[in-house]
Amino acid sequence: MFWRSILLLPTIISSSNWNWEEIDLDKTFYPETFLWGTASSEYQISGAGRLPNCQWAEWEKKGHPAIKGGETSDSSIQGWDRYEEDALLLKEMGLNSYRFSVDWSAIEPEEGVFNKEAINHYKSVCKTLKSHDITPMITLHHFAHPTWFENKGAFEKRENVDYFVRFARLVFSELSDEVDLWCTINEPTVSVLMGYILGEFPPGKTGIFTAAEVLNNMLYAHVAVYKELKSMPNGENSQIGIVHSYLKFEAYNGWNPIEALPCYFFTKNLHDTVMDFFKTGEFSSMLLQRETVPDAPNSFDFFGLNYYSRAVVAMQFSLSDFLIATCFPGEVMTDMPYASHAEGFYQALIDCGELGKPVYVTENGIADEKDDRRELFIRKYLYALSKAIEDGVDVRGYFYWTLIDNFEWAEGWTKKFGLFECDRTTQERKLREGSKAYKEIVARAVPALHEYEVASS
Ligand code: GCO
Repeated sequence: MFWRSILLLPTIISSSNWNWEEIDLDKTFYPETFLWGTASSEYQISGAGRLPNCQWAEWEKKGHPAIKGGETSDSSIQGWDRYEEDALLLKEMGLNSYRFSVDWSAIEPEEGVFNKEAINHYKSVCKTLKSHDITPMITLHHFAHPTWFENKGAFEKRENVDYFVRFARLVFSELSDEVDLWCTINEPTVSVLMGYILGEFPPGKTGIFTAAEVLNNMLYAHVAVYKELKSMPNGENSQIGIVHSYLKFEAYNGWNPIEALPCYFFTKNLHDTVMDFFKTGEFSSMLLQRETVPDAPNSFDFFGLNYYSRAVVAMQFSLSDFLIATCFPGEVMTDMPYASHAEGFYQALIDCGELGKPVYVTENGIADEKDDRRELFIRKYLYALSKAIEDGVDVRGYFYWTLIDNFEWAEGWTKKFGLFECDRTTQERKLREGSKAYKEIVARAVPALHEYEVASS
């Protein structure tokens, strides 16, 4: 009996799963004013070829295993140069918004030296988007920053926050006439987990105490930037938020402390620490003394939610990988080490809604090279989104990650998140079959945005 209940545990854990057979995926509702878009980041779409002063360009030089197979980003999918044609792809999808990042290393390649051409480039990007009625949303820091900033210790040092605030101020003063929606920092917990705990992103460190300091400083930097921008012309009229990766770790076998303890540790020190910071103003992790930043709960006009899935951890008896990422029985894996889990997306929306501010889904999507899971993923996740809205969460927009396959950081080119695939020799972009589900759902939600007829459904 005892052993039988243990074997049943994974099934019980995943019993919060919905019965999809009984769900009508077409029964969805979204507000008319909703923003429908895609998200990207400059380094991922433009690469080291365009951004040689970025800390990632240095990191790539290490080759394998820093980047899987020693792949390089080169000029990626030439996002910097092809923004006009890529805006047409957004139009083709019937979308009305686009989240992208401005690259700090392009704007300030050397400390204190600002590149006017780069600023003008971003002005043109914003103008082009707006000429197509596409609302821009800018991210100021998306994993990438200048090498000079990295060499100074980046966010390891509290005093370095001032450099980021100065950069943010400059960009805001130049672009806030065109842009109302601003994200300060993308996924501080992922920067910290990958760069300071697992050592798979620059600077490749593996010290949990430094990691906690960096997280603390990044959240502090967010508050500092928020306050600074709000005090500037256009500040009051702009919507400024943080982007958080809602990632919880779950043990495959909840009874096994070897699985359960690391899961508890990571969830507590990453996800929970961020949520608590914005709820209470207190930065308090298991690794770092408490710091109170009283302005934190009022330091965001919206909460940016990035949700892909949960991380399910299991123990295995192999020397190379002791703990592996897996999924619960019956779940469908994506090409990343996690499964499709729309129920978790719903829960994430509910939890973020409790912060009392509007929510934007700043990222959500699937890596699916075979394109045999994308359609269902989109349909299920957008059903979950609709249900959360119906249940009272004030969600204002949804940005699919991503428009076109791009450089997936340490994973190189292996992960195909794009609605469009890209032949990097010819730079030809091609819509994937599975992506049409997104186009159709948006067309149903906002018929006015579409000039084309959607097949009767
Ligand atoms: C992240 C980043 C993106 C990724 C995307 C797919 O969440 O890691 O914001 O840069 O490319 O999430 O993994």
